[in-house]
Amino acid sequence: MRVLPTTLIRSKKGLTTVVVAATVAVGTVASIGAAAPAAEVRRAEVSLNQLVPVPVEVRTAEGAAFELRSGAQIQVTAGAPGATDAGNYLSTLLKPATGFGLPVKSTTADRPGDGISLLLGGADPRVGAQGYELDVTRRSVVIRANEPAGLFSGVQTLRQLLPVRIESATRQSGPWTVQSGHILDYPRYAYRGALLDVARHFFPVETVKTYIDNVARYKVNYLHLHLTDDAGWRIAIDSWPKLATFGGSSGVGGQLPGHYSKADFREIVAYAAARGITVVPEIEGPGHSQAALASYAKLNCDGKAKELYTGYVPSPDGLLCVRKAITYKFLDDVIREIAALTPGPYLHIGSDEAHSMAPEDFAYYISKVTPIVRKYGKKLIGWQEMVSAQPGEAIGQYWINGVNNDEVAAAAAKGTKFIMTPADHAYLDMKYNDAQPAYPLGNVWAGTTEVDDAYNWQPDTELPGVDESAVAGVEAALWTETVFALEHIEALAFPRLLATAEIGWSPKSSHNWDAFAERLAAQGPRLRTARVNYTRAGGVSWAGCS
Ligand code: TNX
Repeated sequence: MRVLPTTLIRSKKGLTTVVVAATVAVGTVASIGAAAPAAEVRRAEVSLNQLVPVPVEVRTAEGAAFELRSGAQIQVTAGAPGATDAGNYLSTLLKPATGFGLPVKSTTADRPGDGISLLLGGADPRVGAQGYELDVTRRSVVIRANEPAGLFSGVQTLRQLLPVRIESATRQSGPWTVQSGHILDYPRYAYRGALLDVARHFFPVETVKTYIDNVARYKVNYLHLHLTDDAGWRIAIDSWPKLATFGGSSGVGGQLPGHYSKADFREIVAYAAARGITVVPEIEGPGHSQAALASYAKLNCDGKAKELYTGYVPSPDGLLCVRKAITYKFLDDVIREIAALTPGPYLHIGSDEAHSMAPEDFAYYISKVTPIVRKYGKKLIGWQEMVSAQPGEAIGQYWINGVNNDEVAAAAAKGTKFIMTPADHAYLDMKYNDAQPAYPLGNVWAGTTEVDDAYNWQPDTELPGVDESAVAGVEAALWTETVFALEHIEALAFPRLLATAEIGWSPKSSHNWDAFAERLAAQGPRLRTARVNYTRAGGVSWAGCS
């Protein structure tokens, strides 16, 4: 149990709101076990119609289910490393519960024999670069995609179609059935992100890996790491070492200090990639930068180092000195080193909430940082505040209504794309409700967010002027001012992350709360078996006991 301070934070309408002291309890996780009856003709335990996110097309077939047996192989397209990676991932996922050491074997056959096959090429063109087709018969499971990303998505689908106990970390008994039928599936948006704030409180590599494991289940394909903020700088930079060693030595409330070494960061990037996820690093500026200003006196306008910041709200003193040349030497060095660590295409520059900065200073900063990101070969993402200050090559990230709606709409009209993260739907750090005694974590400034609030919105109608053509994708954001441990991360993210994930993946025409709530309920036992500390949030008829 831990008591958080009463404090002031931002509100939905830009006003300030009082957050009452919150008592934080660490949730418990139960496990389940069930044995499937033996039968002559196997019937599957899980229906093809139970998936989250719901696929584009599902056809169930009459007749016997596929049964995965111990002698099976995972056959992958020869000469395609991406297919081998997806095969290895699947083999690793299936091993603990089945006890099967499913070998990954190359094949040149277009229609390999029995068992599981992950094939690159020849999928229906409608599935594009990220979709897949899945065919299940009594004898085989074939996942076909045009690109490795599609195979990774297909692997997650197959995983959800196996009995719940496949999620157990210990050996369970079969049969390991999959319902026969056909699925054709592809995402509505190419970008489906999950933001984890490791700056307010630092979380070790293992925690990040566990989060990666669990967001990957729902076809999230980007992990946005918020690496720097007022309260902490969390990544080693060789040319400015004190950023991490000093700037990372605290956190909100003075708690959970730490930073990633470059090796740690590479490990996270590789772990994510092996699950089909690309890391997007965020280096915040010009606001939210007190950790840097505390680490180096010369970054400050007056040449004096700031104190380390431990507050819960944005620091009023956390603004970079935008007219000083050293600021851009610093950014060039940091962005060069971060870009070199990042195989993915994107680098996020923050840019939110520099409210007290003169607009021309803010615009100057954005005009200086944009070419640096370009020079190091990355595409720029920034919070919505920067869209009118930069030349239109960037992706904006929308998070708050009423701050600069007209600028966002004008940028969209000129072709700027947006990742949609509306705080009142997609901020996983908001409390579920005010009354839930078992769940005291979280912020409330954007309103409480039950699962239906997380689900009932559309990226293309959220903001006038931002229509479907301007939407690059969606992201669920987990800010960690009130979060101290993996249990808290999971209790806030699950199940609401599934809502954002489904909005990002599934066709708009399939959007239906009742149908979603039913499929979501079926994820409860799966998450519980996987030892994910999800919240049995209201409005969903969760199966089984808590
Ligand atoms: C707003 S989202 C922020 C974050 C906070 C979050 C808390 C954004 C661009 N700024 O710095 O952590 O609210 O909910």
